[in-house]
Amino acid sequence: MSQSISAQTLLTREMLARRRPGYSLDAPFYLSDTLLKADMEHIFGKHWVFVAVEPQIPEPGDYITVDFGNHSILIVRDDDMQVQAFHNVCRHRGSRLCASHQGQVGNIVCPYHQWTYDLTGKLIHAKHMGADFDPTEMGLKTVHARSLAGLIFICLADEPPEDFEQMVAQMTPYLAPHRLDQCKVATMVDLVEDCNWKLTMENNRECYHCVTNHPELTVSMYEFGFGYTPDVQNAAEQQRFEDITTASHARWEGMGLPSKEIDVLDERITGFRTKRLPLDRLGQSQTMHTGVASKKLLGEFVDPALGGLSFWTQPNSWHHFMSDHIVSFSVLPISATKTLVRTIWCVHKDAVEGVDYKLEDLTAVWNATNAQDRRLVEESQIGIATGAYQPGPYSPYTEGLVEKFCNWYVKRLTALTL
Ligand code: 3BY
Ligand code: FES
Ligand code: FE
Repeated sequence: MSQSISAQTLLTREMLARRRPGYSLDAPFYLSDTLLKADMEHIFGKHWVFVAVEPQIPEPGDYITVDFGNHSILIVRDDDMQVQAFHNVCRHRGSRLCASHQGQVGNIVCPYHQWTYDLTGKLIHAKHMGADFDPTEMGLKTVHARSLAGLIFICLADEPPEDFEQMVAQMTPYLAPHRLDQCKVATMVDLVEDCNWKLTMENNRECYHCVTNHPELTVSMYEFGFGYTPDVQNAAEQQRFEDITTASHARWEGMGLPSKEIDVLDERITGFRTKRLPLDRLGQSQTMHTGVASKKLLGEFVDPALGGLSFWTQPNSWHHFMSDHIVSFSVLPISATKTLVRTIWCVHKDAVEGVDYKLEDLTAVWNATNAQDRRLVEESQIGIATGAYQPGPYSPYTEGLVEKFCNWYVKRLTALTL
């Protein structure tokens, strides 16, 4: 055991030392089981990981399970409406407690010998265990869980990074007006991509690939929002985008909607970035027609043209909050070369499917975009797995956020494996 831990640490250190700033990572970061173990232990094991939205568990007793690496986590709403998270593992002989991905329970009852836990994880019933048995020592193993305006993050570490609170303080004014707590899940789609999780994340952090690969997304999303080379032929279009952004920010901020960029992606342990970005044409929503997908606007909104408030978190999520719906993405490693990408679309809880919104209309852009991105990252994985791959340079103009993702990753892994 100790031998394999030191082999893992040695390989991790060696690979980290080889990282050339401004370049993509070396092949083993995308291929090696050993490095995936390091990612699971240090990145997914010690940071705040986005796993769910509160509308997935609206009522007491509602639960979901989230699996990543070799973890299975049970996320439950308790009778006091608090979000609780536990390892989905019985304290008797280790049976998985909940096999389905979602459901409703009064108490958590192990299917094996019926040890019964309440919704706070306390063991409240265990037959035949004798007089010496102390149930207070046999509660479920808890996992730290925090909600940021309805976005549920968990941390597997005993002592989670404290700067999560700074993110909560800075992000709540941006996110809260969209009232995710008053939403329902319209639909959720899981994709299993044949690639390392970092390729999925890097791909998300740039729009260099958008114009040629995402015809549906670029109907509403300005490519310029993700960086551009100054002084090229399309200077007029760039200026137009900057002018629209300045005017939109003034308008939105005047309505009490914070819009300006915050970027602490590679400065903090809990790194994140946000910006309210204008959307093209009608400017309302990431749909094929750029108008709202749901007629029932979120929260107190009356103006549908609020652009898209984007929120990106390290290591594993991004979100777009619009006037009519919220779309959230989580990226969870399954193995070194398999990754779950979960997309959740939320609309106002009173919006009626078929009347206020149509699922096809709501999901068209991101279902198409996700399918295109899946192909891009899987082709990258295949190329990287050949012997010919060597780290290549990032564009200083359009891949700055990919570089920040890698810098954050390298810094965090270095700090934790020293
Ligand atoms: O964050 C996003 O969702 C966008 C979409 C494509 C690239 N990325 C910057
Ligand atoms: Fe859960 Fe026995 S393993 S009750
Ligand atoms: Fe993409």
